[in-house]
Amino acid sequence: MTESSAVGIRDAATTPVIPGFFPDPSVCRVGEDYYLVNSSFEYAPGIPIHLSRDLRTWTQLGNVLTRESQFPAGESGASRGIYAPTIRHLDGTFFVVGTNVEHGGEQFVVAAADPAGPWSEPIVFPGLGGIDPDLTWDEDDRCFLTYCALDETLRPAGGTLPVIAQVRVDLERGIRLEEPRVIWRGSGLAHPEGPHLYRRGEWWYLLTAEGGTERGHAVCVARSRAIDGPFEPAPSNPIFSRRSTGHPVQNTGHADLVERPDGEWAMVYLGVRPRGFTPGFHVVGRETFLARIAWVDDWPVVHTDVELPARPDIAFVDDFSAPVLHPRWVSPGAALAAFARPNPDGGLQLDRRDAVNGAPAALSVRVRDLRWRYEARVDTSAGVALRVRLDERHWCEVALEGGAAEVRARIGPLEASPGSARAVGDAVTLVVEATDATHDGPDDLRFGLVDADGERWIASLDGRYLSTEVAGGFTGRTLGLRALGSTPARVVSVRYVPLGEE
Ligand code: 6LW
Repeated sequence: MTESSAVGIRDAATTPVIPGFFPDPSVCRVGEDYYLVNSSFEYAPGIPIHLSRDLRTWTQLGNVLTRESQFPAGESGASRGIYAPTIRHLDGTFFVVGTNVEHGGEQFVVAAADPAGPWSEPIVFPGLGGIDPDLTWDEDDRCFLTYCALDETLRPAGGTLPVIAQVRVDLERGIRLEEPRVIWRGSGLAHPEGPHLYRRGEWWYLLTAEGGTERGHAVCVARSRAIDGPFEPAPSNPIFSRRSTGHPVQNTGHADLVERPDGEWAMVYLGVRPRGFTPGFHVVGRETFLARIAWVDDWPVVHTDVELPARPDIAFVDDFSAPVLHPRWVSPGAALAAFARPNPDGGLQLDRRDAVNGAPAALSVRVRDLRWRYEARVDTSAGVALRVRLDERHWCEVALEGGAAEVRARIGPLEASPGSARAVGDAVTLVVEATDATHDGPDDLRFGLVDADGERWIASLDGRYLSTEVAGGFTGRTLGLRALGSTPARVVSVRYVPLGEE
C-alpha cells in the first residue's frame, strides 16, 4: 500500500476498492493473499468472496453459499437472509461465520480448504439470537464466537441497545461450550454491532460498529488483556466516523482490520456515496473502502490517505458461452440453477419463476458505478424484462412482450407505466442508463431499446425512487433479467459499461 498525504488521482477516501453493493466487509490474510467477504441478504448465491494481493485491487473468486442446502434463498425477503459474515483462517482451513436472519436469526459457520470453494454444509449454533458473528482463537487454540446479541435477556434492566456477547464453541463437534456472556455494551451510541477481536502484542482489541448504518455510523474500539474482557474503551472513540461532515463518502463504519506481511495494519469499512439534494440519496448500496491504521499508544488510528491504482476495468460483456456462470451473477429469491440454463443456440434460457418471498427469479448483477449503461440482447419470441431493482416494492423495468416494449415502475404501493414503443425484429437490445440527474436526485434512469429502427428512449425516472433513502433496507441496485410468460425467454448477451470517470 503506498501511503501519501497528497490526494492521489484515485483516492481511497472517496473511491471504494470494491464498488457497488458489497457491505459489511470482512478480511483475512494468508501469506501474501487477502480474502474478503460481504453480506448478500436475499440474493443467491450468497456471500461474495474477493481476492487481492495489495488490498486495493480485488477480483471476485466466487461465492461462499452456492447450494440450496447452505442458503435456501426463496425464504428471504428484501434485506433479510445473509447478514455480515466474518472470514478467518486457521491452519490451512478458511472459516466464514455469518447469520441467516430467518428462523429467528441463526449463527452458522462454513469451512473450506480452498476459498474458491466448495464450502462445507453450515454448522448452526442455536440459541445465539443476534447478528454479526466473529470467530477468533486464543493462545490455547480455544475458539470464541463473539456477536451482536439481540436477545433482550442479556441487556441491562431497561436497556434498549443490543450488547456484544461471546461464547466458546467447538467447531469440530458443532456445539457451544457455555452460555453467552456479555463482554461489551458499546460506548453509548446506537446499535453496538459488527464486533471483531484481534490480538496485537499484549492486548486483545474489540472493534465494533456503532451509531447505526446510516449517517451516524462509526467505528469504535476497546481493549483488554484477556479475550473475554474486561474491556476499556479508546479515549478517542469513535475512532472513525464521517457523521456531520460534508465528506462525499458517508455512513462509514462496520470495519475489519488485517495485519499486512510487513507488520503494518489496514482497515476495510463500508461507506456510501450519496448524491442530489437533501437528504442525499445513495443508490448502489453500501460499498467497501480501504484505510490504513497507525498505532498510537497501543490504540489504532485510522488514516484514509491511501492512493489507489488506475481505475479497474469493471465493464463486461457476457454471451454465456463459458462452461459456468461468472460469480457476479445472482438472483433474488431463487438459485440461478433453478431457472437459468444454456440455450442450445447460444446465450441463456430463463424460465419464469415466482419465488415464495415475492421476488421473481431474475438473472441479476450488482450495479458498480454511479453512471453506467446496461444492454441485454434478447429474442422477441418470448416475454422478457430488464429491471433495475432496489427491492420488491421499488423497481423500474423495460418489458418486451408481443412486439411492444413497455416501461413500468413500482414505487411503494404506486405502479405506473410511463411509456411504450414498438419493437421491430426477431432480436432487440433492451437498454437502461444511469445518467446525470435533472431533478436534484442522485441520477436519472432512462429505459429504451435498440432495434432495426435504431436506438430510442421510452421513459426516464428520477433515480431517487430507487435509492436506499426512499426504499429503506441494506441493499443496493441490481440489474435483473427475467422471463414474463410460460415460454422461456432467451438472453443472447449482455454488456455493462461505466459512463465516465467518478
Ligand atoms: C449488519 C450490521 C450493519 O448486520 O448492517 O452496518 C447490518 N452494519 O452490522 C446489515 O448489513
